[in-house]
Amino acid sequence: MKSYYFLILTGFLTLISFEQGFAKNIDLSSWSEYTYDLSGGQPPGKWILSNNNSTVVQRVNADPSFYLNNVNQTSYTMDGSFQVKTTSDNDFIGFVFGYRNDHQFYIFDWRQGTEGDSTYGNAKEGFRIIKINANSSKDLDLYDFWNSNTDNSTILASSYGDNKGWDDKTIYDFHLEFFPGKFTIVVYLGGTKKELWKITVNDNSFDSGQFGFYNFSQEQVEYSGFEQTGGIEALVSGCIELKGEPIKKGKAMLMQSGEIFQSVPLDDNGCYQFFHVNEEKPFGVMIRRTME
Ligand SMILES: [Ca+2]
Repeated sequence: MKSYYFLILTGFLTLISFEQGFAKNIDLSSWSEYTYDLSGGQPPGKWILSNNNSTVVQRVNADPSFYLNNVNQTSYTMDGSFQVKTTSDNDFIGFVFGYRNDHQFYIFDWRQGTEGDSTYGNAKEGFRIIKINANSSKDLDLYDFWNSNTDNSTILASSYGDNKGWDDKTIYDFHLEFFPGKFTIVVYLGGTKKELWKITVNDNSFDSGQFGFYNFSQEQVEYSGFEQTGGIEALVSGCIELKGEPIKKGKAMLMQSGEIFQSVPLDDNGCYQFFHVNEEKPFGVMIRRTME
């Protein structure tokens, strides 16, 4: 009998390595668009699929706009190409990841040119990593995405300067490695290994979440040929409230006989996620609220 089980295990591992060796372009038709409606802002984005759903273009000079993959996951890498297919405008293009909801996530953004605004602050030419962490999307405004560096919008890393902006009608390759507590981004000149920016950030605010395409006040941004490697989806998740308010201070514990006991802190929405569980066995989740 032992050899019988061993054969099944071998077949399973072979299947996994086969799939990883032949990553396919992601079908973007299951992704969904979202644009803020911020005070003093611009119209919603308009995302148009093409090329067998492996390419999407956002056509509008819009408020901050996303195209999200609807997968809450961690421990993956993502690769693909992006470009601005017009000579018009000089604004933000990029990606979001660790996206928990519309007020808690990371942004990688990239500007073509420096531009100051009397209301929305100064936006510099170059690259940034931003953490958006607000109590609600109602607390966000255009300043959080344009200038950033506010209570709701923290610049975790940046690289500014003349000649650091993107060029019109030029393809760039994007690489993200997203793991709990740590992520790395590399931007290459398209089709080459010439690194334009490489940054590793250690931050454990959002150790899982959705991935998405992002732009702000820039039209005709194309994202194409994306591939994912790895990825672990949350298997058990939930949120807890006390008198209608999220319990922010505390932890969730998942208990399952024969499995490793797991414990995670509650996030700012009183939510928790577990990425490992044996679906064939009963389990329990216990919430422990801690006091200030
Ligand atoms: Ca614009």
